[in-house]
Amino acid sequence: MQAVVLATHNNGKAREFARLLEPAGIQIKTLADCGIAEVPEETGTTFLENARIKAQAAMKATGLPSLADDSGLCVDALDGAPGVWSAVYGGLTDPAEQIALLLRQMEGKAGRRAAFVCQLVLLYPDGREVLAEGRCEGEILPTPRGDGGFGYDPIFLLPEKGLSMAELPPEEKNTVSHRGIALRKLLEGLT
Ligand code: ITT
Repeated sequence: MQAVVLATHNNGKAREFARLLEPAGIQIKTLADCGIAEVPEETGTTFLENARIKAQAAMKATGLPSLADDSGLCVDALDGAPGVWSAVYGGLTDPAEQIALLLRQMEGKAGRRAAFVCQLVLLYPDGREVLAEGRCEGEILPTPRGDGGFGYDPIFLLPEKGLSMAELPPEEKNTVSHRGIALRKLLEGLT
């Protein structure tokens, strides 16, 4: 396959993609490599709509196949919030502040079940589209743990491992994460 543009401005996501795509022999270009600074407005109300918006914007700007990820943390006790709005939860963009807000919202709630969700869209210049999604089940921890990963990883417990997502070594996060699951499905669909 020719080069693929990673349609993300999130360095945490880009690092995780690189770990899986490079061994698969896929050449990755970041938006920065292509000199693209614009951030498309995510006007969708679903992960799929927003992933499409990002893939379309990157492809329009580069003419290359473009891979976009829209993802987020869905907490049962918060009726699925922050969900599609995870990156801008409560109008906040700093992960530590987002985590503090989420933990405040969880005070007094009984259940702590949550899931990370990832929707991928790979869009080709001929209009062909390959979709894949991934989901990772877990629980919200009462306090942050670990400093790996990004975003909400420090408060996401993987019950079978007894570790937060941020306590996993980077190569292990991809084996269990919503993004790793979605990307492996996507790659299987390409062969
Ligand atoms: P791009 O749109 O440029 O890709 P973004 O961070 O704005 O970057 P999203 O709109 O998809 O991406 O929002 C995803 C948010 O969900 C992200 O900013 C984190 O807050 C959270 N998130 C997604 N995947 C995560 C992960 O693996 N670990 C922790 N938090 C994650």
